Amino acid sequence: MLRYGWVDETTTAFTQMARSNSSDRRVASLCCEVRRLDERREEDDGLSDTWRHELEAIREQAMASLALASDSKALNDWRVEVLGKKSALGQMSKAMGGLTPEDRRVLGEALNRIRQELEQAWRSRQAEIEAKEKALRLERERIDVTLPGRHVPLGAMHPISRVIEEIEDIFVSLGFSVVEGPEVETDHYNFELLNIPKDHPARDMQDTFYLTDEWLLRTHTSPMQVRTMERMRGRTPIRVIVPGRVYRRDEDDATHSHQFTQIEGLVVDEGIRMSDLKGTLEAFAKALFGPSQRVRLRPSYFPFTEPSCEVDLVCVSCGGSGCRMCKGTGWIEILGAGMVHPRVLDMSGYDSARYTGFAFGLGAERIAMLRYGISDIRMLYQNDLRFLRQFRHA
Ligand code: FA5
Repeated sequence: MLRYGWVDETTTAFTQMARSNSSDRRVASLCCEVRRLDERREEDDGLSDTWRHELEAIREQAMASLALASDSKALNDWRVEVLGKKSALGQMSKAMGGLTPEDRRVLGEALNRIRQELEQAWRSRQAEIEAKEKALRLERERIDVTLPGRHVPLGAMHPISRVIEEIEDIFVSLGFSVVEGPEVETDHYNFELLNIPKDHPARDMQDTFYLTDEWLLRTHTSPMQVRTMERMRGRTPIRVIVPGRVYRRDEDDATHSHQFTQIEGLVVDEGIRMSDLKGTLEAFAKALFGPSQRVRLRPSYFPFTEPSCEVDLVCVSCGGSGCRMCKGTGWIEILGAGMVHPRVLDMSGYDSARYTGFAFGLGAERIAMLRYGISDIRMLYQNDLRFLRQFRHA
C-alpha cells in the first residue's frame, strides 16, 4: 500500500534540528524535505497517490459525463452509474472492509467528500435541466388565445324523433303513459291474439319479414295492445301509447317504406265509447296542427277492432279546399282506429261484457311529412345532410 509516511515525532525532531542552526548539510537537506512534506501535509488528507489519482479520475470522468447529460432520463442514468451500488465509488466503499481502521477512515472520508461533491453537482445539473425542460414544455403547450375557435358542427334532432316526442307530450298531457315493446315478435302476438288466424286474408296485406315460422319482425305496434292488457292483468283504466319501428314487405315509394314508425294508442275501461276515440283524436289533432284542425272518421276494417275506421285530418296544405297533396279531397288519412274487438279483450283477460276500449295506430312518418311539408317519405331515411340541416331550428 502506497502511503505518505507522516511520522509526527520525526518531523518534530527535524524541525528542532533546523531551528538549532546546525551546519550539517545533511540536516539542512532533511529540514528542507520536512518543510516540503509539511506543506503537502497542510493540503493533504492522508490519501495514498493511487487512491488520490483514482478518485480524481472518477470525479473528472463523472463531471464530464454529467455535463453531457441533457435530459431527465440521462440525468437519472448518470446517478445510477456514478453514485449507485454498482458504480466505481460503490465498489470502493464495499472493498473498504478489508483495510486497516486508519485506512478505512481516510478512504471513507475521501469517498464521502467526493460523493457529496458529485451529488451537489447532480442537483445543480438537475435544476438546470428541469428549468430547460419546463421552458420547452411551456413553449410547446402555449395556447394562442387570439386564434379563432374551432367550428363544432351542430346536430339536429331527426324529424321523426321530433314528431314522436311531440306526439308523446300531447298524449302524456291527456293522461296516457308511454310504453315500448319488442320489434321481433311472435306470430301469436302479431296476428293470432289480434284475431288474425293463420288463414286470414288480412295477413296478406302485412306479409312481412319472417325469421322462423313463429318469429317475425312485427308488422304493426298492435301486438302491444295484447301485451299491455296481459301485463295489467284486468286492472283499469289502461291509457297507453306505444311508439316503435315496424316492418312490412311494402314497395318503397313517396308515401310507403318497408320500415316505418307507428304510434299505437290503447284505452280500456268501463264505458269507453266511439265518441271518446273521436274526442281524443280531435284533441290530439288540434294540439299538433292548430285549433282549427278537425278529424273525420271513415268506416274501415281491422280484424282486431269493431267497428273500425280510418281517420283523416283536414289537408294541412290547402286547409280543406282541395289540392294535389290531398288529391282534391280536402282530407288526408293519418291513422287506423276502432273499438277494441270483444274477442281481443276476452283473449287478453278483460271481460268484454264489462269492459270496452278504443285503439288507434298512426304512422309517425306521415305526420312528419304533413308537419314539415315533406313530399317524399324516402327523404327521411337517406341521411342527406342538406335535408336534415333544415330541421336545426325547426
Ligand atoms: C295498422 O297497422 C293497424 N295496426 C292500425 C290500427 C291500430 C288499427 C289499432 C286499429 C286499431 P295500417 O296498416 O293502416 O294499420 O297502418 C297504420 C298507419 O301506418 C297508416 O295510416 C299509415 O300512416 C302508416 N303506414 C302504413 N303502411 C306504411 C308504410 N308502408 N310506410 C309508411 N307508413 C305506413
